[in-house]
Amino acid sequence: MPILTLPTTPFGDQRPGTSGLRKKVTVFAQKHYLENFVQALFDVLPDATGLTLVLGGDGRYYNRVAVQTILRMAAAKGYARVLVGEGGILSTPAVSAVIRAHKASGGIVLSASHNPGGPDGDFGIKYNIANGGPAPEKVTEAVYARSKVLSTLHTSDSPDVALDVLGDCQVDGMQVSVIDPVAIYAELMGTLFDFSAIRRLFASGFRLRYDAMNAVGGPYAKAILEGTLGAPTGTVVNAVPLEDFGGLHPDPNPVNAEDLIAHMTAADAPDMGAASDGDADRNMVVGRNFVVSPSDSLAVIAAHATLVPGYAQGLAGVARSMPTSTAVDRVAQTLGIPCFETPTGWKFFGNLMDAGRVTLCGEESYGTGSSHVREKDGLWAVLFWLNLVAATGKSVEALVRELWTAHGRCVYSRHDYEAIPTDKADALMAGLRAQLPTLANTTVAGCAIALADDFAYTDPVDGSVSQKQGIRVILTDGSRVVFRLSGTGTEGATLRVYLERHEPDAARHDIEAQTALQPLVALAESLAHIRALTGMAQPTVMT
Ligand code: G16
Repeated sequence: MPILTLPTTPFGDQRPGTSGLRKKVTVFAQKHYLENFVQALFDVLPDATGLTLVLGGDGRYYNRVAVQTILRMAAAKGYARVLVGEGGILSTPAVSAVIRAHKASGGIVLSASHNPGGPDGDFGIKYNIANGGPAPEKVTEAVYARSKVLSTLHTSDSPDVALDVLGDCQVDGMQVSVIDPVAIYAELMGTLFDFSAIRRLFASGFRLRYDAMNAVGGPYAKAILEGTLGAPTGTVVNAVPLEDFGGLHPDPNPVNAEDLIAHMTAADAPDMGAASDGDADRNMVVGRNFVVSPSDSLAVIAAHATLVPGYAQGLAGVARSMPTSTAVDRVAQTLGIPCFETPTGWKFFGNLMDAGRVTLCGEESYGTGSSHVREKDGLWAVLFWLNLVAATGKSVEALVRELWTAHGRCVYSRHDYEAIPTDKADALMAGLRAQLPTLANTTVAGCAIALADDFAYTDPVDGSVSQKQGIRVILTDGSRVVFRLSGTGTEGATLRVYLERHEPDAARHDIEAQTALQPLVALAESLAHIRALTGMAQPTVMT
């Protein structure tokens, strides 16, 4: 088939956010919208002769259409080979694993992560580089710049590839290999964890409920937990990926995974609960009647990492995004290893992992991972917890309480104000920025402020600088309020207010988080005037 060159006109709104380009399906379905972004990407990437690309997505609505479109454009770009998951499916961590295993030049992930799916939902696309991780800002900014001046598309008019048949075929001289989406990832997990110990744990009657939220994590969790590790059939629920996630919001937090929380608070609750998101890179871990915060999860994993075979040699260092609680910093200090504070976005961990400076990373947004791939990894985190429970004989709750006893509890919450008109959100942030020079050494709403700044990050590996990564207000006792605008929403702006207070007193470790954080909520309101500026009396989501 001939390669076609088609005229196009630029869209002005194709700037990737925290994690790729995310828009409503209706936006992506416009003529040439997806094609323009892919062409801008391919124009920025070097010559593809002899190179391999990995392609797959979380199976949401529009995934199959996008896969076929991208295969034709990849052929026109001149790739030698594309590895695509069966049915167009690959979880985000699996894309990362496949890129690394096959030494591919990169991969395209089709996902809007935890955002709802379906014809009226969201779709997304992001590029991962040869290390398996999200492209750094210099690449995403170059793609955006190119998208603004694009005038031609290159594609092929070859027919659709049979995505449901494993094996090889050709698209205009490019080899397309439809691969098992689970195999490479599952094999990697087997090299990291003590599968025998986890098998014995399940054999002893330990009960897990894993809610895959009708998303792409289902096939992976079924294969590994029920298939390899012998967990009873039915351990993984909502295990079939659906194009609209069954109408659910595939975001593993106590608000959106309310069914899991209901099971974990029932009289006959399983020993452990877990959930993963749309593309299976996020995770939530729950004990019996006990929700584990993502920041605490990272800290527990770091504290006990050497009990897990893949990490028995110890950790080079750890990293967390700036708004994530400082629980892991305290563990790192005890372990005598470095702890890095990066901006929000998994892409900022890549250089640190490539340089061998960190082994574990995590974020408050329900993301945990390690240098086994270059994405956060939901099922990996659950397997880590299972391995820790098997190795220590302790419950999920006991492991967290041990952390609190050793280091104090970092009481934590995130308040989201969603779908704010963009101009109002910008005004709110500008108002905060204007106050920054005069806040240090003052007392506001009864809180003594030690430092107030706009977080900037200099990558210690390549020296690149990222400015304006969130406003931090740090109190003299170490408590913090952080303000950021989300980079993953698709409707207006989402203001995130992150609240953290350290509670050293074990007698007060059971305090309800929202109660403990009230003084910080009052401080946030005094500084940002959220109610007045947005008209919203309450956050839309509190996690
Ligand atoms: C993405 C990024 C994460 C980030 C999260 C929230 O996760 O990969 O690094 O923490 O978004 O970002 P924001 O606060 O800007 O909305 P995911 O799971 O959506 O790909």
